[in-house]
Amino acid sequence: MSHEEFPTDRPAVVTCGLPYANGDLHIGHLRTYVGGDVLSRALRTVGQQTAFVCGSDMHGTPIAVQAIEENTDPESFALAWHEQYQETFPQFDVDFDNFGHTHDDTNRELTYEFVDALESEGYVYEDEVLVAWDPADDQPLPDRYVEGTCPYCGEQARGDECDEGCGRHLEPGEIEDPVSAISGNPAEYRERTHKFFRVSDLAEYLSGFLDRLEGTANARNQPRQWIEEGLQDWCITRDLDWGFDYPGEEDLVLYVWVDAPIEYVASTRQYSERVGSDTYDWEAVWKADGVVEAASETGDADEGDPSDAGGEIVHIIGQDIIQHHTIFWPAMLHVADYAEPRAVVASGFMNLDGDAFSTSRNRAIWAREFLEEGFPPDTLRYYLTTVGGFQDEIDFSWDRFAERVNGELVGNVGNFAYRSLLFAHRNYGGTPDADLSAEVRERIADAVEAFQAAVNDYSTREATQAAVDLAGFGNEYIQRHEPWNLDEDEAAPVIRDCVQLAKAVAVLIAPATPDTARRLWDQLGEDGDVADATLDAALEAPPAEFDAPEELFTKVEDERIEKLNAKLDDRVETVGEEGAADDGETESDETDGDDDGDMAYEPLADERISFDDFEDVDIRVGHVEDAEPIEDSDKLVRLDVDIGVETRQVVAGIKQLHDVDSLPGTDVVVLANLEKAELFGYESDGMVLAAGEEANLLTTHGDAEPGTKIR
Ligand code: B3M
Ligand code: ZN
Repeated sequence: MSHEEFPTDRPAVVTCGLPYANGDLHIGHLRTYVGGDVLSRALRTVGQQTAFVCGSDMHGTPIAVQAIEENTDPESFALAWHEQYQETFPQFDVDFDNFGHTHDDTNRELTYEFVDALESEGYVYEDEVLVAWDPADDQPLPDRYVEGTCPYCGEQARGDECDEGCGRHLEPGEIEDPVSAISGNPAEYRERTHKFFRVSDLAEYLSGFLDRLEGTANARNQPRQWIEEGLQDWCITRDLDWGFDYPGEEDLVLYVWVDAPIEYVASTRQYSERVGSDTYDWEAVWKADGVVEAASETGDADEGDPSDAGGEIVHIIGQDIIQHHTIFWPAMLHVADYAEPRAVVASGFMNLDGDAFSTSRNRAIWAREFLEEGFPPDTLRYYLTTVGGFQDEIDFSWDRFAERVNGELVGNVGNFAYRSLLFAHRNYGGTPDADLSAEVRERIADAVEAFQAAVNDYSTREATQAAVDLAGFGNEYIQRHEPWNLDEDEAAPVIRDCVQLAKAVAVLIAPATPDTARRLWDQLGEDGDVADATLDAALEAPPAEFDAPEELFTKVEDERIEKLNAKLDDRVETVGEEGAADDGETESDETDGDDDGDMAYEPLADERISFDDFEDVDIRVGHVEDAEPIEDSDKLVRLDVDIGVETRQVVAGIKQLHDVDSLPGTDVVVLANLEKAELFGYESDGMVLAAGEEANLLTTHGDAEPGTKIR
């Protein structure tokens, strides 16, 4: 990378965190991908040669666990989702130059090259680790096969990450009170030999790297703290039979986080091989000896200075995977003699109406659903880009969506373009023959400068704002000059200015709303694709002739929003919530969706069970004797429930949903022969049944005695 302003004379690559190929995409996921797409387009607009790459993350337990649940093998399961993503992204104009996947040969070859380098440079050693094990099923429980308590913050955590608490990556053996995510069996820890990457030796290099790193502040601050606390070495193998085998080890595969980021390189290489290295040279971007030699010839850099090698690598990620991109990944690149990233741009989380997205509760707006509603993708792209800074936590609501579309796109940008082009077409058949005023020339130059500065700040929001503000100026300008009150000659220079402003808006807004910009470009009678236009085009004269324009945007009506809100509320309330009686689930905005959440109701089970099977389920009337919240948990309550024959301790995820003090004395319905589980250190011997997200506790209407069997 260089530390020069964009555009530099080195090629850039923009990558987006790889979605796990395991579930439908919702608009929360799209934040990162739209962000990456807007940034890569904006880089091209400032004249930076840029490739935009990504791929599906096919390995790891997020795929393996879910394939088991869906009764299929991980490879076909993940490939099916991969194909779906290949279709979905372009529908939002998220146009990757290459969208590969981690299970392909390019990634396999590069991954082994990296592992060889780690081995031969002496960074890999073996150590015994405690691996969670399901004693009943006699199987290892790596990562997401296990759930339990985060040792750092006490929140419920699954596998290798504390995704509801402190966000840390958890090493094998760290999770407390482990339980199998598959069988629910309490797990035990067993000693196994695994491979470790000696990351702790690279603390000094990584500190320097973080000092050089550009992008959002969160991507530097968190890892600095981790380094100060002392870096742990990183376990890079797993007991799993899905993934790339660790060379020479029959039972071990590489941890998914080793080969996943290498796909950034693999995907760039595939792109390069497709277009030819004369057009785009992946090695000049990624190899430490790539661009540095050329740079040293011109005296720009000391030969071999790895921090000045390669092209401009920019990673766009969710904030929950900062550690992987600012510690593990640069450490791997460094040892393997690859170039280091120039920037890591980490997005904040995104909520829906103030609460987390939850795929299992169908509390999400699905990508496909958004399109089926008929909204143009540009409206969502615009919302995601401008509703907050990239590292801010943002919220989506249909109301705010309508507000922004109607206020800014319809009311400002669309209105300005339409009125200017209509006036120009009607009165002059296109751009009037007049000089551009100094005022407007300067105003456009300022907008161009603001756009350029925003790109150098990795702020897609401000880059887009430069375009929107310019349209705002245009509206004010036309209002101020009232061309409708002037004769044709007097009005000509005003309209000439307005058409130029509209053209500049098209150039500057194209990264965020490419389809709209394309239409505006056509309306202006311009040739070619606005996506290929660079900043100079903003001040180049528009064509003398063009046709009557059409409105660029359609207003979103209030009734429409009411319906959309009702639809969302309705399905969130009515969906049967599998997690209601246990510790519920929330999710970050990276892809780990765990069901096909397209329907409002969970589908009815296909398979019928016999009455005998039902008889095996022992459901009883219970009487709550005592209820106390479990201190460290947000959701769990410990109950003593009299079920006639005995009193059971049951742990239920109902803390936020009920007045806990009012529970003693009430009757509930208990599944009595469920396997015991341990939650937050408390044994749960049974489950109280509840309906829906509100965990509406089931009860009886008559005076059935505790212990009465339900049939
Ligand atoms: N597949 C998704 C996540 O944890 C993961 C990203 C990989 S990026 C190299 O957000
Ligand atoms: Zn934690």
